[in-house]
Amino acid sequence: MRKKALATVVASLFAVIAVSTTGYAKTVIKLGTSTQPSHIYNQAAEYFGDIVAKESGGEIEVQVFPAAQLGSERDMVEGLQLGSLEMTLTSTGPMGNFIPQVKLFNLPFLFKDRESCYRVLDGEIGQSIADKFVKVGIRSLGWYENGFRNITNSKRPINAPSDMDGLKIRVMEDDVFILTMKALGASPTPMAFGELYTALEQGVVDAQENPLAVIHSSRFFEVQKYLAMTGHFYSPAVMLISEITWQTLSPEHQKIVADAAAKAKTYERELSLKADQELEQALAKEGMVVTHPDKEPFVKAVAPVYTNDSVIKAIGGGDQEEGQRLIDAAKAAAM
Ligand code: EAX
Repeated sequence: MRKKALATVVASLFAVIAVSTTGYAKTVIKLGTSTQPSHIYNQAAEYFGDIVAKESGGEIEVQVFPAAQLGSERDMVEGLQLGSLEMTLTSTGPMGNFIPQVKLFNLPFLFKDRESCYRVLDGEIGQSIADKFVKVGIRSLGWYENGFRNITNSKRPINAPSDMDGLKIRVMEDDVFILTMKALGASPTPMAFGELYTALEQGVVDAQENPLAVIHSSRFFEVQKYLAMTGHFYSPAVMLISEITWQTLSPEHQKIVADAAAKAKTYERELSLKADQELEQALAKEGMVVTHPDKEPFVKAVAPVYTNDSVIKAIGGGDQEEGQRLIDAAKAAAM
């Protein structure tokens, strides 16, 4: 015990020396993601960190931890709430469990293109939902992009909803994704992203769905033969900071972090678009058999998700009418 106490005293002395020689204690921000180092989240996170370090004159250091080193997306959001983790760049997949209104963005085929996504996310609807995050201890620094999600599987080419029958497909942990895949005739399994590659490799699940940037950076082409360009969900991402961390920052540092996140958002969205333009060909070169199903039959098949009372109520934060209003407003803005 005496040795441990001594070690603590020595460590504290070093910390004091560090502060006295530099005049300030450097702020270290750990930023976790669930995706592989080469994925666009991590490119954007490094870009964000470089801006923050430069603009703060080295007073703030951002350390990026990819590949779910700091836990699943859900674990990392909980870490922000506790203050044990400072930042994460995450998909909205698990966010509906923290802020039910986020389920609005999980609705299938809500958005037809990026312009309609950004009109909603960067407009009044996206802002009103982001503003709700603070009450659960997390603060949004901007809606980033995971992207339009496509289906991969190891069994068969997908050209119509009937090809989804009985397919064991992994989904993110939210009831909207489960309902959508059931409406298509598949058998959904909610699972954290970090477990997915092994589950596909071992045949625990036959299929998964993700944007091309995730499919490619996670090397799913090694364990999935077929890629169907369904674009069935547009998955936003969100840059989050712990409210506990945020409140420890000076107004000057808060502005540096917020401005850097805004710049990194634009950069990350550009990377996501570029990925969609280039990676279908790259995945075909890796041996994937790519299909381009007619989306209309899929849109019709998932229509019941939009009339599911529990989904509408959740999107309205417990209020059915508010949920329907938000869905109608998002549809109108996305036109
Ligand atoms: O955020 O869980 C998922 O499929 C997400 O798309 C992935 O973690 C990237």
